[in-house]
Amino acid sequence: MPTPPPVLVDIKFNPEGVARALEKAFPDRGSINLANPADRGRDLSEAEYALLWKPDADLFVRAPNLKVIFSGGAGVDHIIGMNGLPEIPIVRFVDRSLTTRMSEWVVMQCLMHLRAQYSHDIHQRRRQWAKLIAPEAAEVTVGVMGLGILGLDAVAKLKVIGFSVIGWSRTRKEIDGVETFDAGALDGFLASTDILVGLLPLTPETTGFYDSGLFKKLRRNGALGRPVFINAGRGRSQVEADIVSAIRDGILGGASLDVFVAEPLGSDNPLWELENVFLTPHDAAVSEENALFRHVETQIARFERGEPLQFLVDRAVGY
Ligand code: NDP
Ligand code: OXD
Repeated sequence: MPTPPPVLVDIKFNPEGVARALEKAFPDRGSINLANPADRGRDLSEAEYALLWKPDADLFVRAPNLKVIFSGGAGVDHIIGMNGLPEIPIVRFVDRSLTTRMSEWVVMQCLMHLRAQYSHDIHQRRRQWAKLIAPEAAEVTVGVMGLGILGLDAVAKLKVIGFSVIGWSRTRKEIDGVETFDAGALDGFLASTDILVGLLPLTPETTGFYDSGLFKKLRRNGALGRPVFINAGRGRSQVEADIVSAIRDGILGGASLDVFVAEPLGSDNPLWELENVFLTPHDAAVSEENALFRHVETQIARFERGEPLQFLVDRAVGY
């Protein structure tokens, strides 16, 4: 049997980790790693499968014979708008380790706001013994936007902690013990929410979605006093100037952001200095390379056996 063509890999994160994991991945077919200078000039026309994260703009011209595209992450907005994107299946990354990491981040951020960790940090630095009486989690309603793979896991884990949890998604979901809302019921969802958690993909509908109009519809005078905004979906879903003014004007009592309109976040961005705002550098749920390559191997094997691919992107809705 001839050796099958190598998997084309164009991933713009953690090049050392990717190179290390590629040494063991795809043993039957090998790979072309565009982060590797020795591979950069190679002819890509033989490649049938491409694993991509923020690929080169001319990738589809150089690799015209692809059969399946794999996203290096759960989101696919980095591919969907690309020029020359072929009409072939796009598979996103769905994996236990990524889901678990995101829920850890979400639960941690909700707890940091619940327990006023920002104030505790300040007191510690000043060597002040200052007790703060926090509400119980059950007194606070967390509203999760996006009830997909990540949202559903976060909902389950927030409930274990004891938060009251509600959820919102384009199409309504049935979740035991959780009030859910569909896209048309946005205002009712926001009016019941003390901590808003954004786990939405970036699409035309969700671009610029978290703005001052939305923040003003969140519940005021809940157990935390003022609502909190948490976003780990995509930065371009948020209007950052509106977050800044909402925090400064007291419309929001705090925020946690893992994603930003422009990444890395510029050192002069006012978000860095806001009170009760926690920022993380888009590392809420990184893709672990070994798990990512295993997932691609599994999907290629399914595809070649004639079985349906899993975790397919619906291009009509953009995620
Ligand atoms: P899924 O596709 O599984 O879920 C997306 C959810 O968003 C679905 O519930 C969907 O509704 C809902 N949704 C999409 N568009 C709308 C809309 N216009 N109005 C209302 N609801 C909408 O995605 P995942 O849960 O796997 O991932 C979500 C996003 O998280 C990714 O796209 C990515 O941007 C981000 N992410 C961020 C990471 C980080 O480290 N910060 C890591 C991984 C992912 P419905 O159920 O009706 O389809
Ligand atoms: C993803 C991400 O989409 O890391 O997986 O942002």
